[in-house]
Amino acid sequence: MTNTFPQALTIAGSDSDGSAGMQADLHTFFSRGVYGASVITACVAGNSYGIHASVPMPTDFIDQEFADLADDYHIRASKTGMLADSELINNVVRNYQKADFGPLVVDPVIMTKHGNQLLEESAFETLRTKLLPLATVLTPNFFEVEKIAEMSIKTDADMVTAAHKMQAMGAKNIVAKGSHALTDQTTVRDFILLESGEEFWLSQPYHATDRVNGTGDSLSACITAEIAKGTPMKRAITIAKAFVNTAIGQPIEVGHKFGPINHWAAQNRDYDDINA
Ligand code: PXL
Repeated sequence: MTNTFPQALTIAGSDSDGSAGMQADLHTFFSRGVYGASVITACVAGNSYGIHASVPMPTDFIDQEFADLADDYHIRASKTGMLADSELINNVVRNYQKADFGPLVVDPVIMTKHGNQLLEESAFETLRTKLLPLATVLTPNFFEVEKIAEMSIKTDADMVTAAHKMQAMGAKNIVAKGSHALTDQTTVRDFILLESGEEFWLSQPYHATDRVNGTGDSLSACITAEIAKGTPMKRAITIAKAFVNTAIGQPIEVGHKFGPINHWAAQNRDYDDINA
């Protein structure tokens, strides 16, 4: 009976206000009925006004976190979040390759919505060449699509080209998040390119709220949780989009400025209507 309960891992930074990073990942794992373990890579001090300090964890400490989990837990799917710099990316890649922690969802955390850079510029190439090829799923936001694919996105066709470029770098499934600026401002459209070659757009209503901290973290964490439970890829991605959209659509009053999304609303939603 030991170790049969679905377990997922977040390899990410801690966000002190609980809205993003590994805290958002753990809220999401819990909401989707999956046990969450965490390898902490860095610590960020911040609140709903912004991020005010950040420190990376020592790499030998990260080695020990991986080793302890590998010795005991049955991790069925993993995700990465904030990895700060090249040394950390290389360390996480080495540890992940040594362990047997299931498919990897890579959320290429580069910049927060409010302009704090969480990955050094000098690490972009390490991200592209070392981490991306390990990704079962890559979930860049609009800004990260432009950075990783090294092109500006002005049209739907640009987004399609960028997704294929990122797949050619080795990531199997691409969830390229759109911008409401590319639509009529009432919807957000994401472009999905699956390993099978199937490609499609997923549309959700755009909610004009500043309570969107942790959106990208929760999307990638929800995909990870679904993979850990054995949900097929297309359905996992579609559920994750609905999860996050529901969490944005019913804001909670936490903090004064850029607050967290509402994981309870997403937890209580019924996903039976999703027929992907
Ligand atoms: O949402 C991106 C993100 C990821 N990881 C950490 C963060 C943030 C944004 O604030 O603090 C640790």
